[in-house]
Amino acid sequence: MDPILFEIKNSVAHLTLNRPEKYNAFNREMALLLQVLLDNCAAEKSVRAIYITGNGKAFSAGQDLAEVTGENPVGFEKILSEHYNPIVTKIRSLNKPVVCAVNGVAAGAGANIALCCDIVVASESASFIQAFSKIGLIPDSGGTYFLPRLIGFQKASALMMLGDKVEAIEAERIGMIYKYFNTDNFIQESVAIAERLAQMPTKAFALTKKALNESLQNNLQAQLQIEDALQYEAAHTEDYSEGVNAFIEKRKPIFKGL
Ligand code: LHQ
Repeated sequence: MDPILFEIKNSVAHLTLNRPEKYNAFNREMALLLQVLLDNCAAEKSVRAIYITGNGKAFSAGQDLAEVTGENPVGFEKILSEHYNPIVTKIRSLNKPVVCAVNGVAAGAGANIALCCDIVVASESASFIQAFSKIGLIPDSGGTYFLPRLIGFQKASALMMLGDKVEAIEAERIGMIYKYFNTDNFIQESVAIAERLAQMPTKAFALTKKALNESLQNNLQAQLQIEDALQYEAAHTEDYSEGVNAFIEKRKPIFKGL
């Protein structure tokens, strides 16, 4: 069984974590495959947006704990440097928008990989757990970077130490995720977001991602300069010409991501 299902539909690459009986826990095979698929999505011109979700009850329970405890455990030294750090780096630097549709529980590295995506939505039945403290680890996969910036230092600190479960409705309320959807509409609504993005000026999104990435550590003056440089690039895209012309001509723009 492929650990990740891959399909391109309506200009959206669908990546479905596919170890449902293990709650889509990450083993080495799945972590390495995700990196290859993210690279392919970046390179493939027909892909304009990426949609990541999980198969079955869970989004992902984080690291497959059987893999770090069995007969031939994957060394700790490899797990961050070869699995999670490259995944988070690839998602943040990917030149296309990444929607994470959290279909069920997201724990440990599973939660933090979800939270580094550009737009995170969840099913009403989903939940988020900083499960690391329960097994004596520290939050990884960018969690200590993104979570305090998303929900504030105090809440992040408490969730990381206590390991409390945050239900989707609360995750939306505190700004951890963009939105939650009723379980019945979740797939339809979340895919619609990715398909909508795929019809928009995706080159500008790549530049928006760059600006947002920089904003996480810049002061205002440095950030204004970044906006200046990136806006110059955006203003020289075909999509910008199309957007302005369509507005003047009172018609719907056709963006190509160029
Ligand atoms: C699993 C897992 C799992 C294997 C559920 N592995 N099978 C970095 C550095 C180095 C090493 C370690 O990791 C990391 C990064 C990390 O991600 S650390 C955090 C690792 N993740 C966890 O500690 C979460 C462990 N899982 C849970 O706490 C629960 O399973 C949650 C809260 C996710 C779901 O609870 P339930 O809904 O009660 O489901 P369950 O516990 O019954 O799990 C369902 C099945 O999935 C079960 O299999 P079984 O054959 O018994 O039905 C679990 O064994 C399996 N599973 N998580 N991480």
